Amino acid sequence: MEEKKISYSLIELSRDKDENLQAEFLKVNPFGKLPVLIDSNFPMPDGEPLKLFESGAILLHLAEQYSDDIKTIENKALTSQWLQFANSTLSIALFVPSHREKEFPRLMKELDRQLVTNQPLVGNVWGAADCAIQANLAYLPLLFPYIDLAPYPSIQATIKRVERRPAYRKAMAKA
Ligand SMILES: N[C@@H](CCC(=O)N[C@@H](CS)C(=O)NCC(=O)O)C(=O)O
Repeated sequence: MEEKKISYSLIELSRDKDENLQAEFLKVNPFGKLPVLIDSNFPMPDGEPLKLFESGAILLHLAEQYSDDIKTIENKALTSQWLQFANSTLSIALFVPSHREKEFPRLMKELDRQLVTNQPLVGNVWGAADCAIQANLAYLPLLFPYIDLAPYPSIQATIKRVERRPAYRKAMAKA
């Protein structure tokens, strides 16, 4: 939302205080996971605002409704592909220890090759697909500073670039 200048108000919840497991939040995401989006521009048939969980679904909704990034069916399909890759295939390889040994090198090697040109993953502008992939990658040095990323120079460069993006800095300062 910072990237695309979409106006929003941020409600912060403390996981330490289990605020994501309280009844009021469970009405938005019954699974108690963050993030969620409440979008009153899109009321449901019962008059309640649209409530969305899963960051991939949130990114796709924002890209489709609040940006001009996705102009073709092909680019919508490719954006969906990258969002699902980021949030299932890649995030499991990065963050689930039992998968890291087997999956991490294979996925990182190919991702490194794909990121070498520094072009948007879909279309011509930095968008939802880049956001999902780069957000996952940028967690690596924060959560696992001991992992050696030297074999993946394009990924290292991508992480450095996203860390310099004003929207990323602003969003992470709020996190
Ligand atoms: N696939 C989900 C992952 C959601 C998720 O695991 N969120 C974590 C924070 S990053 C969470 O809410 N954890 C709190 C908990 O499990 O109690 C997404 O992309 O939105």
